[in-house]
Amino acid sequence: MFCSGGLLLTQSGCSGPFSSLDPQGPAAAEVAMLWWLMFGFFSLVLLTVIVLWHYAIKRRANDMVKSSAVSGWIIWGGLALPIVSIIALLLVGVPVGQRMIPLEADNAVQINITGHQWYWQVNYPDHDIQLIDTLHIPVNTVVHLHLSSADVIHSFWVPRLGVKLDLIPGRTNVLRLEASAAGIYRGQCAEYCGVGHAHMQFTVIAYEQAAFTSWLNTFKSPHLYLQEKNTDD
Ligand SMILES: [Cu+2]
Repeated sequence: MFCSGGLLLTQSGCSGPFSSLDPQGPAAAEVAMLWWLMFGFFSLVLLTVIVLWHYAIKRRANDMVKSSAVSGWIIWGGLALPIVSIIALLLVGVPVGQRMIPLEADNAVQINITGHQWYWQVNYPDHDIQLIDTLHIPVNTVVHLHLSSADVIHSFWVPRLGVKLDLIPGRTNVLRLEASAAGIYRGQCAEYCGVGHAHMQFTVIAYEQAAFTSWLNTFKSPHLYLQEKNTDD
């Protein structure tokens, strides 16, 4: 919807598996909305600065500018405008960030993720399931990801679900993830972690609740479990 009115340059980033501007989760939708608000506001600021720049060049050519006028521009343009802009960004941005912090009342699906050079180890502690580079989650359900690292700093990032958080050796960070539509979402390590960093990708598969339950049930049958493991490998 927004993309139809955007610039050609921004249009190229509006869709695709790694586009934050094609959100499929509540946190992702707010991140995308914040991006468009910032894009609109700062485009306006840029336009205003360009107009004033031309105005200043013309004035300078015609006559000397009074020092009181200069200090007025510095106070309003150099101090007041940035302060108001930063406060507005904080007022909108902090609640968006809160969306990614787990809540006690979530009743969430728990998943442990360990970053390795260069793969993602995925563990479902309540179901004794181990996977590599693939997460299976139910749709419209909060998932808590417990992120840690076995070696260096990595960063878990799923652009279309709007979540990103570092995996730091020696500590566990918890991220709140929620998808609003079933589908396959691509993720990527977002912190340079060595020569294999660019290939440290993963997939998030979001199922309708019934399909997720039947996926979990495949692990109760050894025969189906082996099939699933082979598929994921
Ligand atoms: Cu990396």
